[in-house]
Formats: sequence, C-alpha cells, structure tokens
Amino acid sequence: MERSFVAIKPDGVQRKLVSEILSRFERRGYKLVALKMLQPTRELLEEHYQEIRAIQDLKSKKFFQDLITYMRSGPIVAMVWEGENVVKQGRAMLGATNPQESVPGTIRGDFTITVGRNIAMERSFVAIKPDGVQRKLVSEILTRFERRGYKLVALKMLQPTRELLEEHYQEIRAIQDLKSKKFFQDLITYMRSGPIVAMVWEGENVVKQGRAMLGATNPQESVPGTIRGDFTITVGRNIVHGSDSVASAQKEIGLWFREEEISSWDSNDHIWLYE
Ligand code: IDP
Ligand code: MG
Repeated sequence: MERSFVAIKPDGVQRKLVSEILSRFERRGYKLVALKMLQPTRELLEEHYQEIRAIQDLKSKKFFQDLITYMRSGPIVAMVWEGENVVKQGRAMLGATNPQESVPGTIRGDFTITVGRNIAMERSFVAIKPDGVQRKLVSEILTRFERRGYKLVALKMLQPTRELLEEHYQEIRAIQDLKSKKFFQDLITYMRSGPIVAMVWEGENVVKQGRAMLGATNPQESVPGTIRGDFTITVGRNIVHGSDSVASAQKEIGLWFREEEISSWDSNDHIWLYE
C-alpha cells in the first residue's frame, strides 16, 4: 500500500469543489487516512515547492512568488489517501498540470481552464439537439460547461427553421450535394424533430476545449468522460453541437442569436478561474 498527499488549493475551496474532489477519491476506492483544512505558512510552502524554487531561481523569482501568493490566498484542504499505486493513479485522476491538456473525466479537465495569463477570451456556439432535450440531458450538458468554469452569455430554446439549419450546415450540404442529398435531408429532419437549446459559452480556448468536452462526432469513437462518450451510441443521434473553429463560432453565433440576446456580465468566480 502506498500513500499520496493531495491538496485542494484555494481556488478549489473557493469554487466549492471540496466534496466533489473527496468523492472522486472515495468512489475510486482509496482510503482517507488524514484530512485537514489549513492556511499554510510561507515557510511550509517554500519547503513544499523547494524543487520549483530551485529551477525558478535560475530564471526568474516572479513565478515562484506568484505561486506562493496564490497558495496563501485562502484555506486549502490537505489530505492523505492510501491504496495500491495511489501516487500514480491520483495524478491520473487530477489530469495534466495545464488544464488545456487535461482530458474530460479528470478533475482538472472537468473543472479548470487555465494556468496562464494574458487570456484571449473566445466564444463558442453550443446546441443541445432534439434528442438531447428529449432525453432530459439539458441540465447535464449545462452543468458540464458551468463546472468547467465557462461563462454562459446566451441561451434559448427554439425550434429552428429549415432555412436556419441549411445555413448552419451549409458546408455539409456543399459536400453532400456531390454524392447524395439523403444524408443532408435526414440531418435537417432530425434537427427539426423537436426543440433545440442554443447557447453561447465564453472563456479561454472554449472552441477547442468545448469540442473536446463533446467528444468525437461519432459516439463510437468518443471516449468516456466526454458528453457523447457518456450518453450516446450512434452518429445520427449525437445530442450536441459545438463550433469547430473560431471562425465558424462567429458565423454560428450571428446566425442563431441577435446582438441583444447576448449578455455581457462579470462572473464573480473569474479571479478563481483565471490567473
Ligand atoms: P460535428 O457535429 O461533430 O461538428 P459534422 O461533421 O459537422 O460533425 O456533422 C454535423 C452533424 O451531422 C453531426 O453532429 C451528426 O449529427 C451528423 N452526421 C455527421 N456524419 C453523419 C453520418 O455519417 N451519419 C449520420 N449523421 C451524421
Ligand atoms: Mg460541424
């Protein structure tokens, strides 16, 4: 049996993710052997991060000081978990250090956006297709974008016209025209079979990361932890749409929403999501 030290940093506590993170280790089957909330001293943190300090000393002290300030910005929750291979598996459960590289299903992949600065905000058009609404997955899909930290700036339920959908899928129509019209007509019929929930989400790199959260177009290739990998079986019923580039996001947002339907607001967790 091995033990690992795991700590929920000040942003995790501020964002009310203590229970979520505890639950992930518990349900995996690891045994909790120590737990306390504390506000660490500077000395403790300098000792804890001494290897990072050693490297940083060579270049700049700024990064290290920012790290200490961040770690002292509120209480943390320190834990020791015990179990077979818990050090390596615990790291796997956390996900990559950089949330932009953390995959859905990991703690960082599900709840964090950035390690960086100078963030360029982006918007993506995301839609819950008629099968997603029918299958009562509206709240589940909203939850996944909210918990990641993205900001909802537009939302409406609507039944799209044929004209809107033909415009939305015009690239697919262009390709399909060359072979058969059948697939395109089926797609339009499917997309008109019930109401859709259309949304605009804002945040760092939300177009690319939103696609990663949806999973592959074909559910047979979507991995567990993604929306399609968790809830769908076949490509013709894949429950969600997400813009595939910043350019198509712009086009799609303009198509589905009027300017006044997009809300500009400050999210109060911004300072806990972005450095
Ligand atoms: P995307 O939605 O992941 O961006 P696109 O290639 O843009 O994927 O295709 C648009 C939508 O058309 C898909 O989400 C899916 O609903 C549908 N679709 C794509 N390929 C097929 C197929 O081979 N059979 C049935 N439906 C498909
Ligand atoms: Mg597409």
